[in-house]
Amino acid sequence: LVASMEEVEETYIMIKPDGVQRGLVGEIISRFEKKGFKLTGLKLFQCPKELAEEHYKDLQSKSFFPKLIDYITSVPVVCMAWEGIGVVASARKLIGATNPLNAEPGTIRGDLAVQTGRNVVHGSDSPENGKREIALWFKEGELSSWTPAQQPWLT
Ligand code: FUP
Repeated sequence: LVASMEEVEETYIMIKPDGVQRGLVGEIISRFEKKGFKLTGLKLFQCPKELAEEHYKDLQSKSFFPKLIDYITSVPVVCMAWEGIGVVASARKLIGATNPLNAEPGTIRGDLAVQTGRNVVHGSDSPENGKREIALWFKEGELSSWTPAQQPWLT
């Protein structure tokens, strides 16, 4: 069965500073790989303040905004682009609720986090924001929508 092009989406997933510091990079990437999505962009990156502010611009008026920007820019994050059928909503399900205490066991935040301000991972909330955020965090040439090879890689 071949998916129609309409169903294939892209989303921006970011392992936040606490995820990197706690050594959860492999664990988090693994969950998206095992689900069946395709990794199309990946980098470790120290985020400048202006980029963090642009990414979270919808939260500018919130009291926690300055703390959020300090946190995201404190140490490197892992930026990822993932592609797949329904990947935007599906990734949000895998990630779980914003407040890890409300996130179901089995989700990334439900299994690995305890506080909203340290919830280990970000995922775009709409296909439009997926595109916007990937364009914001990646340069052209850093992304590759590769096709799985037909040849075996071990022989
Ligand atoms: P989410 O889409 O689940 O990442 O949640 P939001 O876009 O609502 O929030 C973005 C980030 O802001 C959260 F991941 C953590 C931070 N935040 C707080 O620190 N305090 C809050 O009360 C809400 C969000």
